[in-house]
Amino acid sequence: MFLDTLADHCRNQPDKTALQFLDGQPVAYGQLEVAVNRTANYLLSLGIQPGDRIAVQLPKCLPFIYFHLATLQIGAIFLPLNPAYPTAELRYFLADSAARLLIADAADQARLDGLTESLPDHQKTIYIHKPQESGATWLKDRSALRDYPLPADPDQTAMMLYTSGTTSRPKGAQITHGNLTANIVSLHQAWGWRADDVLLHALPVFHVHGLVVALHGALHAGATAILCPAFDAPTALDLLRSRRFSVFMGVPTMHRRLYQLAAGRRIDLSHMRLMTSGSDRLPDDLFFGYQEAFNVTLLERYGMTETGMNLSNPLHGERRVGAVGMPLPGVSARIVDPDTEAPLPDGEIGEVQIKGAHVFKGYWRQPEKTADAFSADGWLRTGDLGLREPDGYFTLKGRAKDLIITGGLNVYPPEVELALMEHPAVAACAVIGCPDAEWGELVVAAIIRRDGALAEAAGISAFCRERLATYKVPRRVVFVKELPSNALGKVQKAKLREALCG
Ligand code: MLC
Repeated sequence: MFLDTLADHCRNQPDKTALQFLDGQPVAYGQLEVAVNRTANYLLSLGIQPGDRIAVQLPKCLPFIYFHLATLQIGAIFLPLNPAYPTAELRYFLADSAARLLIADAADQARLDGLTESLPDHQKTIYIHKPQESGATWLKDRSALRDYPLPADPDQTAMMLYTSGTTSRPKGAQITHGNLTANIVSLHQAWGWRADDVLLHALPVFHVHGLVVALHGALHAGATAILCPAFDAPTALDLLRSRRFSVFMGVPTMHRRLYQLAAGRRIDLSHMRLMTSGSDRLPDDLFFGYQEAFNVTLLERYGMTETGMNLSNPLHGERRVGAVGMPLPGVSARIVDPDTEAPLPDGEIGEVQIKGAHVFKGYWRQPEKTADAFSADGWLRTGDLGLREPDGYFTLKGRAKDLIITGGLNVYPPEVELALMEHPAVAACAVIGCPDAEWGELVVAAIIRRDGALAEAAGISAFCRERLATYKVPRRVVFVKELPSNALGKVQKAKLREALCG
């Protein structure tokens, strides 16, 4: 399993750098083992049992990584939370997951103390002072030994990642140790990870992309990850030019910003062994622009929270523009008729469905939603539309749901609409995604004001900010007299997009 491989690296190459934050000290594999064991012993000393949920809302920092790996080691369940979640969203995640422990930034203490008081399952909040400076006290005085076995049951849940839905509140996708291992093993095979790889890690660590694909990827290989606390395009480009790095992973918004920095110059990055793009469709002009500006062909791949990675363009061979490649080793993918779920012939558009040891075990305490997520014969319904070319490449052709993807982050319109409806001036509303060159899509809200209400866009945005993470807040608010709807009164989003996304 992933943890066993990591333990082997710690034993076999204790002096090699595993992690290093920009401007931070290197953490060698041997030091990583000590820090993670101490963190695990600390969690055990608090009475944490296998299966307990440990929620972590921290910026990208070493304590985050130590708590992540330690939680996995003791068989508890790691629940990473975006630091951008405001109190209302955070309360929901903590309550729904019945988290026992919350690990948070001491800077947020005033806000969080009040929140956790009302949560029956919450036992303790551990506040980390200046987490990015890593003055972690528990690391100083605890035993560095690990005297418990690593989880051995592949079906045991390792992490829970919340995903929203078009019809429900966010659901906790349970990712098992077996899922994590299956995915990382197949990515290693497909992408040829090597121990001498150096990853420039600029993604957030609270999603599958930054945490599993990138961070676990490097650690599983016994490679080195250099971590940026946040993505800053000029810094990233300078580093990528330095030839020190061999692997970089990003979302299209990051690649767009890097490409724009080149501003028509040619900057050779061909020393990079692997530069991947995912979490949203890579626009064709960016694919070609990258080749032109950086002498790099981006490798586009396709994944989702419930599975990790599913499909990938090949490391060697054609990386096809507009395509997400072929199933990774151990993964099966098919295209089916969205209504009958009968498999479709090559070239026909239908729903993409996935099978494999990497597919999650289900949503936390939501058996009906879990059942809905799978076909009768056990394939995961992705909700994405696509086709398979006769030579095996898959291409995505849209989403069956009204999901918006902005900067590589998923936004489900109903969540935003529910927040808007709480505003006293909003009589009706509909939220859509409008295409945008930098962000992929921008969240746009069409609102019918109540008679006589005077609310302005700025006030609506401020209202949303108190309830929703910033990336879900509409970037544009348009007041309309009516919303296009069908005979059943359902808003026709396609028509609205036509009208508003000029
Ligand atoms: C930040 N903002 C966003 C946003 N990110 N708004 C919409 N969508 C986003 N994704 C907000 C900020 O809060 C800020 O609001 C304003 O936009 C401008 O911020 P910025 O400084 O320009 O943004 P930045 O912090 O640089 O972030 C942009 C980004 C980031 C692209 C670096 O969004 C990012 O790291 N995206 C990666 C997401 C990711 O890891 N996805 C993987 C999901 S896993 P204001 O109002 O405060 O100014 C998955 C599976 C798979 O999907 O296949 O990988």
